[in-house]
Amino acid sequence: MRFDVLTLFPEMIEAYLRQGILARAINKGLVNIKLVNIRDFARGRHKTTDDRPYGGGEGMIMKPGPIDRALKSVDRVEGISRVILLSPQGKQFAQPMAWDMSQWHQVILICGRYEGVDERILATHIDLELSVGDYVLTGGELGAMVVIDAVVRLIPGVLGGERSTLEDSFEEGLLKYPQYTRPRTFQGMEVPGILLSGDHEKIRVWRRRESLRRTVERRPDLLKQARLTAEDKAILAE
Ligand code: 4H6
Repeated sequence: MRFDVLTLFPEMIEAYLRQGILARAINKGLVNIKLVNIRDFARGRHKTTDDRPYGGGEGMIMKPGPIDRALKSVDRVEGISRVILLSPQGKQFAQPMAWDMSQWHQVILICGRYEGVDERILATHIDLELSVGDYVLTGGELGAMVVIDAVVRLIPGVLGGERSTLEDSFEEGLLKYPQYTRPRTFQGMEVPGILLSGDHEKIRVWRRRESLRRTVERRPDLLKQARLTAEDKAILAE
């Protein structure tokens, strides 16, 4: 899989990609991530990438020319690459979309800055506008990193097989149960006894109950779409 990220701040994204699981995935060749500096496609002595909005108003808008030329510089796998703009106006990114995207061959992410991007870039190039949540950021870079991170960890081989991505919170539409490691006592607080019992069936049921409890308390909206078993429904009825 390949990502091409168009940004005015490639160093920001580079720093994140150099650490941890993403760095390992890139080094193993499981994903190829190219950063394209939009500034390299700006023209004139000042290499301007923004300008004042027609119609007046506060702030600046990203000029279409540099983004258009940056996009045309990207090696496209014809027909199977998709161009995404991170924006507060986008469809909200979530785990099912991360799974879909992990099957795509090439994703081109555009990170906007200033007050946004000239609408003609959306009209001519953008296949999908994505938002990582209902809040405003100073740029699309954090959103691009969120998408890359969530998708790359789903690519087979990236998580080293030491754990299943299917066990994650959200894969079954529920929140994660409480987790503990050593020491058994920490600042006077004990690990729940059942987790020390060695009774795997009891532990499984306890964890499921705690997942359901948390979801009901914190994210009842998730229950509508959760994949609930007969056992889950019995626990919820209780
Ligand atoms: C495109 C258009 C994504 C990109 C406008 C980007 C939040 C998200 C941006 C803007 C983003 C998200 C610039 C509009 C700053 C507001 C960059 N903010 N904005 N939720 N900002 O995914 O002003």
